Amino acid sequence: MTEAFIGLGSNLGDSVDYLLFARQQLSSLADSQLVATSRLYRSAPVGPQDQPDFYNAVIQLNTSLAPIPLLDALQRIEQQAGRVRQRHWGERTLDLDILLYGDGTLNLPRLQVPHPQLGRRSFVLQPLSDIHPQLILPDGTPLTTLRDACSHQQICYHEDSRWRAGLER
Ligand code: A4P
Ligand code: MG
Repeated sequence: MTEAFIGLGSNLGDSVDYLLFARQQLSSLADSQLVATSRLYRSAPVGPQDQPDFYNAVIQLNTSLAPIPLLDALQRIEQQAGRVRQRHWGERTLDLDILLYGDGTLNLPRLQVPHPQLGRRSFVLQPLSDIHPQLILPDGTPLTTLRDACSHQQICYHEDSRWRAGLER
């Protein structure tokens, strides 16, 4: 089993509903176990500014799926959530990114791991550190160093009772 961290994002429609749907799908993913769920956060979009705020969270899976089958599974869940690919860094009902896959480093046309933007985004680093504050990235950088360097980026904890109900799992 490999410890994988999945970034969840949404800024179209009922975003919390889409994130709940994603968590439910991830909890029943083949050859995988959902181990931990971060809190939910809201932040202004990184990229084009003429789009709604994003809701983000991170989920930890233990999985025996290889990276590409895992990406295929995530993209199927995005499609089930009505994901339409529009502009780069643009609006979406559901975005599922592989942030980390164990200590693995991959640089394939379809898949780069760690996620190339991971170290620059509070909306990923903060929920990741909810789950695993002691995490060390594959290049040896402590997660806390990256999180603290991005702490000027404003993100808000978003309280939602339906989301919180899953945090005890
Ligand atoms: N791909 C490569 N590496 C990965 C990976 N580690 N995980 C490929 C998942 N996919 C990966 O992605 C395009 C392609 O990236 C996929 O087909 C896959 O083969 P996409 O989801 O269609 O998104 P995109 O917008 O074209 O680019 P990208 O780089 O995936 O966007 P991001 O990095 O996901 O950023 N602001 C806030 N506040 N919160 C957000 O969540 N998200 C984005 C999107 C922009 N601004 C945001 C947020
Ligand atoms: Mg993506």
